[in-house]
Amino acid sequence: MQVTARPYAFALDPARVALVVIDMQRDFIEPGGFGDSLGNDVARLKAIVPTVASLIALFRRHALPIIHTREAHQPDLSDCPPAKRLRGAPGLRIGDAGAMGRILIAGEPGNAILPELAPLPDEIAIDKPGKGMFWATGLHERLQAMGITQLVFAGVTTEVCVQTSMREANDRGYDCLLIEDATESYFPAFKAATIEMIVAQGGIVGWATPLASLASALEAGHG
Ligand code: TIU
Repeated sequence: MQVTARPYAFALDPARVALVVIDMQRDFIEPGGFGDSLGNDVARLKAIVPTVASLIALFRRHALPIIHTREAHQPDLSDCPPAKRLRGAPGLRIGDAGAMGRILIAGEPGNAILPELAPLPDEIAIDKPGKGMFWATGLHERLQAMGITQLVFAGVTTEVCVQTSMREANDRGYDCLLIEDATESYFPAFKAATIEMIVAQGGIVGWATPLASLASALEAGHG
């Protein structure tokens, strides 16, 4: 099944594809979380929530696998390198007490995925200590066991956790398709540049397309 995309059509195989929704957590999207502590305007990320919800609904409707990620650290910070915790001069550091609990700590209210995008019990939800979804998660082995060779990407932020995860996936042999209206950055220019660098050079990292293109291919393909 062909999905109109840049730099050329993406040959989607519904038997081998999974959706990856990166870090749609309160920590990045609501005031008082990690993104806010770094000095970002978090409000602009909220705009993609309905599109991400539609993308998740599309995969659920077609009974295709969905992986949700959370950027999260253990309460004892044993999986948070000092190089990450001590970088810069944020108002609050990872592990400090914030308005939604401890910043970027697993199990805290602020670390949860937004309720409207919450994983269902039969979907995979992973905590990742890094920006990329493969570092210290065991996810590659789980995807291989499922026979997944293609990944559709959504989530935040485009140039940090989404792009890092996409590049990690590309190096592991997955064909990667970014849904460009289901991802967002605190920096509009970084989102635009990330999409351009992904599709440049014949798709050096992967493909990009709006949700409507993926939806029309899947709906046509399944009758
Ligand atoms: N700061 C920023 O843009 N992003 C992150 O720290 N993590 C994710 O992208 N999830």
